[in-house]
Amino acid sequence: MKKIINYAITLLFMTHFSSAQFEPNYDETKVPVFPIPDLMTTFSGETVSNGEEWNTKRRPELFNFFEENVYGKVPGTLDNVSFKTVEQNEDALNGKAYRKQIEVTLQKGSRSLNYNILLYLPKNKDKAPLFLGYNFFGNHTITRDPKVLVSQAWTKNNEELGITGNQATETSRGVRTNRWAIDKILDKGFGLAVIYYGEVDPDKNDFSDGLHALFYKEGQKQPKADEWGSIAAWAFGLSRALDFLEKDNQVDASKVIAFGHSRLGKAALWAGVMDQRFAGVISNNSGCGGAALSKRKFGETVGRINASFPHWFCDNFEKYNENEEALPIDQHQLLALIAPRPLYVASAEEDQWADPRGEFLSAHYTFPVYGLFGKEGITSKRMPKVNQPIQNTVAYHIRTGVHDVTDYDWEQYLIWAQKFIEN
Ligand code: GTR
Repeated sequence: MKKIINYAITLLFMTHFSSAQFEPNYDETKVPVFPIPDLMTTFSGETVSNGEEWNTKRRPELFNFFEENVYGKVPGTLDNVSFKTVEQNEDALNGKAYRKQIEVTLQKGSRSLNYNILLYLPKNKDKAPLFLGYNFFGNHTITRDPKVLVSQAWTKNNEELGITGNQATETSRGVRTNRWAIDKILDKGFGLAVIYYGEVDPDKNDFSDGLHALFYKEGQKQPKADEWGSIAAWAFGLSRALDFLEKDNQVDASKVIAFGHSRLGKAALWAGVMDQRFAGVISNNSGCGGAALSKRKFGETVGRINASFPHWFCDNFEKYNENEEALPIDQHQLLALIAPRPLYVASAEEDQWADPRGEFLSAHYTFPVYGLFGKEGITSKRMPKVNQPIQNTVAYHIRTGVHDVTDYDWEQYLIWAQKFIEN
């Protein structure tokens, strides 16, 4: 199975690139030897030895580097953010949950953008902790609940899911229930809030629409080299949803976990870094530009991701295409910017494209920063066996199977969230 998937990915890339340099590496013995950029020494060579120095010296300079050279800066501030509850019900999901659908409106000058939050809350809690994350094909795909609104926004076609003409319809209702363990989440006393990511910024290499266009100066057609790509725009969308959750008195907004899978895991990580109101972050199979170390060049690489998805990162990140050696940082330093808040990194055994070992090592290398705050990271460099999670404030698991979100993943997230977020 692994071979077939890797072969399929290789074929996909051969149609995009003819050069042999783009052949992905899946051989651990061919991983380059490189120095792991030090977390505890500033760019000017000063050693960081306590939480305060981390917060005032090292964290800001690392954050600035990622902002200007990887994900891109938010180019301004909004004039207004407003929320409208467009639908709600006290007896959703067979009486198990409260359901709310909220339209968020972002305004900048004469322009505005709307997107919808679908919120389920458990009935057995006055104020629920919750998971907030994006879905790939629309809020109506995560549940069979007939009352969930079908997005009118541009959607990627997907024959298997019944999406054609870039428009979601009733046909795709409930097609992604497998990725969202709603019953389990509610049963454990957590809420779930989801957003269709295409409403915030359509996932295509076109900067004419979505959040980017809202901020353009006259005549501007695309963000500047150090300004945001789509990942940062999606992250920003999560923060504005958190603005709403802070106003909802049925939500414990001090316990909102940013969750995301794959590209949306990259967005969840960046949201957790940009916005320290998030109580914790879960990165599910986020891979290159997410949790995985870039300098290992295992599976997807910086050059490859920028070629396939030129709109995800800021243009400055292209300096590191086939040039990861020149990066003064690596992704463990992104993860460390979440400290001291709980962080869960998860991989899948057959998801070699996302480099499970690189994801694990990246989580591991954050431990000195968590240690500065008296929190337990992952001190052992030995990767755990499949389906044997390590759950400290920093948690990691690699499960059997492919690139996906499964019930197994959610079961682990819930055990960990009960321990490190709820209490
Ligand atoms: C892949 C991409 C990965 C990951 C994935 C996904 O094509 O190369 O970085 O983001 O898509 O989002 O499913």
